[in-house]
Amino acid sequence: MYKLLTHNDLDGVGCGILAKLAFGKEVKVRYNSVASLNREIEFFLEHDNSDTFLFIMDLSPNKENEQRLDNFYHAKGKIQLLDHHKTALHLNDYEWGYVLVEDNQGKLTSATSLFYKYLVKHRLLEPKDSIAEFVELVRQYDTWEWEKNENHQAHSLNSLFFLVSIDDFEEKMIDRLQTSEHFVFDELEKTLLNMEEDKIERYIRRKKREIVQSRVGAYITGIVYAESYHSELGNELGKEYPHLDYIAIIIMGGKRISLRTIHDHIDVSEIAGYFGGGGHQKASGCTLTEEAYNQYVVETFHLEPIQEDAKRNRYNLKQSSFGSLFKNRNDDIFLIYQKDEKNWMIEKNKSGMEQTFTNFDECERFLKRNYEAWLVRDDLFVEYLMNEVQKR
Ligand SMILES: [Mn+2]
Repeated sequence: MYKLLTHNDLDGVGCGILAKLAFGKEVKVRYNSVASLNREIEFFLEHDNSDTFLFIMDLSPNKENEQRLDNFYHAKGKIQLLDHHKTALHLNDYEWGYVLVEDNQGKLTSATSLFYKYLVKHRLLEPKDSIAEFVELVRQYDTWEWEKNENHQAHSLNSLFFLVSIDDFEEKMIDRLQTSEHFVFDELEKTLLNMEEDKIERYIRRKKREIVQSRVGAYITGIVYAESYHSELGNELGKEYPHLDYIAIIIMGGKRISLRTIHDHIDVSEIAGYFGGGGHQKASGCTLTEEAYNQYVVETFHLEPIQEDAKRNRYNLKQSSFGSLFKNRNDDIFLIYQKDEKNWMIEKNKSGMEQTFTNFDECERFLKRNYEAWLVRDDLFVEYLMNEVQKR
């Protein structure tokens, strides 16, 4: 017998699907949240048959269970843990742990891709095109490589995963991978997925108007409340407000926080680690502890959402040679302009600030991080210019 404890996201469920393809009725699969894994491990060690081969995928046990698992392993128990989270790398110290973030060709891994390799290598699963294609879609979604590759099929697979129950998804996929040569969506799924994409877009648009900005520790953070579509949301908000170091998505119902960044120089797994969580450099999560609740919720609850830049301007444009006019909630007026070849400057309420910058983007970043200023609408800009002209 085999038992598989895995994550309840697409990558984790991908592992469950592979296990059922390989072992059929010989495997028991349990899908877990990050929090429930340790209970499942303890249950396994106390109640399951010691001959059962235990797989753990996409999740890491706590310190105590690490030790219990190692004792079980040395008492001739069979365990294999496969993971790709940076914060799980220490598990490589155990003979039963294998954690790989990036393969030898520099490709990011996922639990499903590691497990597929493992099963094929140990001749537990016959390789097949449809399965390899499914595994690659899961990997691209989980590592967010799909966006760079514009592989929308990978994104659709995750959307389908959330449209149906885990059981239904599992059954559908197992049947498809067994019977088809290639992995494709059927017509009904395509229709549903188009509707779902529209819905996600509308949801994200609304959240763009709800996000607040605050300094949390050393970072300028975007904070938003959302129950769904965390990865999509984190990515879109990050791109919309690149001056923010990272986005904290507060899941009140689940008492959790998802952390996302689009920046290479920020490591959100470290921030999550501080609150007892973990994950990847650009995507991680932690429990909404008392301390995190105070920092992210209590301290920021009174804040007004970030004001969006005017989007339909014809005159007050970013990088314009006339200058670009911004304002903040205190009614301070900022003008960004190019002083000469090498220098960009900011005027605050018509007097020059001391800082100089090498390009427009740096000025804008500075303004948004320190003053939460936004690009004003054309009418205000025109009024400003008229006043300037009159004074001369
Ligand atoms: Mn994963």
